[in-house]
Amino acid sequence: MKISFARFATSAADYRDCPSAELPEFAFIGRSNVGKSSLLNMLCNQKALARVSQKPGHTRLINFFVVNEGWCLVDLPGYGYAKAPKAERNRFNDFVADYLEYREGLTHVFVLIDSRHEPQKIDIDFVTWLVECEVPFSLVFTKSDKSKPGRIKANRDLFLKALSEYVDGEPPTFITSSKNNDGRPELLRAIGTMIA
Ligand SMILES: Nc1nc2c(ncn2[C@@H]2O[C@H](COP(=O)(O)OP(=O)(O)OP(=O)(O)O)[C@@H](O)[C@H]2O)c(=O)[nH]1
Ligand SMILES: [Mg+2]
Repeated sequence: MKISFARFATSAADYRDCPSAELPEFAFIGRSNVGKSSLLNMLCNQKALARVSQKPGHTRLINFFVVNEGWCLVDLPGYGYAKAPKAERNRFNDFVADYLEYREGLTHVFVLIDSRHEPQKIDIDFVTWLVECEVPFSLVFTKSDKSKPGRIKANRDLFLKALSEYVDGEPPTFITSSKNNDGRPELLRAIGTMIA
């Protein structure tokens, strides 16, 4: 799979505002600041297609990007952004949950997890919920440039072990860095296979 062209399509502040789903969609979700927007830019080979920020909680809308005029990448707001006011937090969670549960055309969800950390309850809870909703997903361990490979694999294995207490089977996993393009070919190959 080669990305020859990618463009921002639209943003939605609510599930009801989403454009009609005409293309297969691949969504990025994960804790605030885990690197969702950066990964989208890395895949598309563009520096500023999706907005990246050092401050967590930056992406507050569902942002749709059309790739090769044939499929969509969707940048979702991060979960677990503690600084947002509670009412706003619940509203984000509701609309992202509606998107994940009901979106027609949603082909696959990539759940991003910071490869530097041991399993966090918020990520395990989120993935368990996705499994209950029967949404197909993979796990993407991000920021691999920040730790040694052994440490990253150990954290990944711990995550899979923790998850196995709640769900059957093992999801596909990827290890990525938006700094050095680690994992880019593997992710694009996986997307290509799912579209074919
Ligand atoms: N070293 C390194 N830094 C990264 C990587 N990916 C993202 N970052 C940095 O992490 C910070 C957050 O990145 P974003 O891509 O904005 O994260 P996000 O998940 O979209 O964040 P929200 O939209 O706030 O939920 C930025 O400072 C990025 O430069 C990576 O692979 N390696
Ligand atoms: Mg973002």
